[in-house]
Amino acid sequence: MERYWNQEIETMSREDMKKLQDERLAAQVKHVYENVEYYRNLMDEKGVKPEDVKSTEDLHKLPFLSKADLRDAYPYGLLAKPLSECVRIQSTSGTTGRRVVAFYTQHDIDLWEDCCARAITAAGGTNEDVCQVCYGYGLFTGGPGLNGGSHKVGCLTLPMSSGNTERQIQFMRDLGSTILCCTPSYAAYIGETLHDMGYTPDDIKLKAGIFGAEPWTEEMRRSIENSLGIKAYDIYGLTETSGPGVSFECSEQTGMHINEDHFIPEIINPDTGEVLPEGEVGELVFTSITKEAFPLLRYRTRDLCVLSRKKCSCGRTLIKMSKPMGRSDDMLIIRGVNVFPSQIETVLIEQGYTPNYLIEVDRVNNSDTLDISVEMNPEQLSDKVKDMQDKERQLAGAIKTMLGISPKVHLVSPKSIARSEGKAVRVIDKRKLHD
Ligand code: DLL
Repeated sequence: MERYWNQEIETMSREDMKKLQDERLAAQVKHVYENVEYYRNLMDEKGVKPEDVKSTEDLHKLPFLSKADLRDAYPYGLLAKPLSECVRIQSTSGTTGRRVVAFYTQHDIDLWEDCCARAITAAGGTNEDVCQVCYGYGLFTGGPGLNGGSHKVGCLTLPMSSGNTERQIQFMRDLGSTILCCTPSYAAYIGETLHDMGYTPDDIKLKAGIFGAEPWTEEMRRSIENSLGIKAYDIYGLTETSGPGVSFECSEQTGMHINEDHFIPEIINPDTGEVLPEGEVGELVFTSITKEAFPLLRYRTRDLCVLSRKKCSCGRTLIKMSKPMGRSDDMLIIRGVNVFPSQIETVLIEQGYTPNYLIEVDRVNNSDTLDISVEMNPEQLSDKVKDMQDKERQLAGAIKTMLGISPKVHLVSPKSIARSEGKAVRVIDKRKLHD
């Protein structure tokens, strides 16, 4: 039996949800226009007044907001409440040149934690569960968001943060953790460490994992599910929209339900800004209709995915988004061909290799090179050079079939590629260093 955290909202009829969205949207646009000079100027430039936006059909009249706007307005330019009413900030690491600082009132924190509680409940969590949160705590939204959701559900919450993997497993065993929350790459590492310590999934009580914050493939899902003996659920979100919990997976595992009572999604053509119909791949755009302090309207996420209103067996009526296929700014263009790291990951796991790999792109004599280092399982090791060369050739062939371009594959020994405790770094594009 599927459980809901907020059955009324999660199973609301489309008609009632639309009514709720229309009301909240109109009020939110007015709130932003009156309190955020930066966005008021954008609306004035476009000749849109708050009265022009009465329902979701009018959404397209509003200007987009992008990462560049966030940079321009940093740090307070998009704040819609006095600082005296804000109680928290969270932020991205800024390692990719984008630092986002998001502000929260107590009301915003409550709504955010509620969204995370929906995700934990959808993964089967109740007050009987022990929820081990190994997302980073601190400025990153992962730890605080899932921690808050776990409290709401009434789980016994283990605020572990990431790192010290053997200790994580010790706690998991000693306290009988049943739910694990972390990035999928860290979950894979925890699974590997569990086995290295001589344990099997029968030695732990985990039943579910709530994994997100980075792209991961279906193949990776199966690999983690096997190594930890759990069902693995996806969760999505971004700092700009509060953090994790914008959308979450249910038992059907065919996409993530978006919390539409808080976030209105649109899919646009990333080049033209044109709104695309349901079912087409494009850039995901969110309008947050309930946040007070940092309410972004028509925010371009850069994440590429598809929306679907297909009926879901879990009974939720909330629209679903597919797993993001990658960010439009993660996409590599190699010899003119669009390449997503997730395509390479799919082939590696299908071919029986580990999900530990590193993609290096460079430009030599005006031509792009693609080198992929892939870790082998111990049983794939061979001391015969020819065996190894055959394996590399075979894998390069499979990747070429997927991508249409030939990589150079380097099989490397087990445990030689650095593990990730947070978001994994899987691509080094040296071409950027030369430019
Ligand atoms: O990663 C929030 C989060 C924490 C989500 C914990 C889920 C779990 P940021 O650091 O701002 O926030 O990064 C947001 O990460 O635009 C996506 O590109 C990517 N991302 C997040 N969740 C997923 C997911 C958090 N489930 C950026 N699948 C987003 C694929 C994801 N990519």
